[in-house]
Amino acid sequence: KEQVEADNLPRSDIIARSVTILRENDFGGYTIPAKGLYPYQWNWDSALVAMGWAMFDEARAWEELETLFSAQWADGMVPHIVFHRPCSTYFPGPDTWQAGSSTHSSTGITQPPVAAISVRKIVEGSGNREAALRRAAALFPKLMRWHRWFVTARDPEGRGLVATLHPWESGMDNSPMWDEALAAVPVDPIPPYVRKDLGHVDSAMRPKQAEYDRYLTLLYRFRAVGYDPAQLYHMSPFRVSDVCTNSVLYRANRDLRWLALQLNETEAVFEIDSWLERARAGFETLWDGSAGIYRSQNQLTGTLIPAATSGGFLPLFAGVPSTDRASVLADTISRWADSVRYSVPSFDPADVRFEPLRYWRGPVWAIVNWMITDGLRSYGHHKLAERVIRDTRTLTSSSGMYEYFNPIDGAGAGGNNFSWTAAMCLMWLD
Ligand code: 9YW
Repeated sequence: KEQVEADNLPRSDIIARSVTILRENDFGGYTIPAKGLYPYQWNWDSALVAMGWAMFDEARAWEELETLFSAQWADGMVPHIVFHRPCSTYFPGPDTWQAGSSTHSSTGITQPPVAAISVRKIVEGSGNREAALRRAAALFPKLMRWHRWFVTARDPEGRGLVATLHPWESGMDNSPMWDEALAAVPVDPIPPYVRKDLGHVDSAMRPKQAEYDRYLTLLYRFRAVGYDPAQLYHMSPFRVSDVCTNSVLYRANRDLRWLALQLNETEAVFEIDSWLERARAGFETLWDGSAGIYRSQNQLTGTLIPAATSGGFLPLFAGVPSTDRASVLADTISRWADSVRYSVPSFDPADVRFEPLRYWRGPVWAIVNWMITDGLRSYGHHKLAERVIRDTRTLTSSSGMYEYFNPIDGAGAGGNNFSWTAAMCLMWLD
């Protein structure tokens, strides 16, 4: 272990590398996730990357979030990708989506709502709290509208859990969590298309064709109804309660409540309290005590999804579980960590479907590790959190700031010089 530790880059090198990556991926007010592969502004990437920017350039961090919210839809939704400028290297782009607000072209779906979490982090870390709170106050009503959109458009039946209607919305596109639910989506006679991702990254590291056909079928069906949220919820052949999205939303609501208190927005506090209360009941239905993990649920069949993924640890980040349950989750994380070399794999390494190199079906992701370690620390599981941080530091030091990593041999995979990986490295230095 000492040898591995000795290989880690010194603090100043981590900072220099991370800062360079963010600066090089800065396209003017927004940061692209990675050159070549992802040329636009992604929603949860931006929010996570803003926290990284805040470590050395707070003004730029605010700008990142302000740019993201400039693309907010009239109904409150904040889209999963904003197409600020045309680019031919990504598919599906603006011509396929044909969506957006009056000012911005975008996709017609959303992503896990990290932004309020970033806002709180930036305010708390700011050297000038008053000025930071002014920036935060301008974002506050937009954040409220987005979170309200989640509750109304995505939980119209009051389950306490919001629905995710497309695997891309989950941010964990080809996770084994979605295998059965996605297989049930019929493939429509969609227009022929050429995947651009395979021009940048080895196909063994990316989702498969059968998955892409269904991703696009959903896109075209949503487009056909003009992305009308009221219709989408009822007509989508894919509708799940994603444990990651719901955990991020819960945590974001807690942080938004904190902000509402700072800003004396009393009515908003009551509204957020009602969302949190509803969600707590919802989470109860996702807990699997015998497996020691939270699961996602297929809303269309009512079944709890058997695949155990790292998303199932994120209620720790939300602050949802009791301390007893948090200990059970920590034990499950330790077990997974013991069976690979680098934690935390995105999928149960003991499952036959585990693939250490394929995207969300096994690899380690720095952003998930950041959320897990934040949660572990808040429950007092410091040793385990340190282990996960050490593993991520070793991976990024020895393999590079990759999109994701093989948990068995540590190889970097997907895109290199990846913005959110760099941002998380900065976050762990404080
Ligand atoms: C794609 C940008 C995005 C992330 C997602 C990740 C991937 C895009 O990249 O999706 O084309 O597959 O799954 O979480 O936001 O980094």
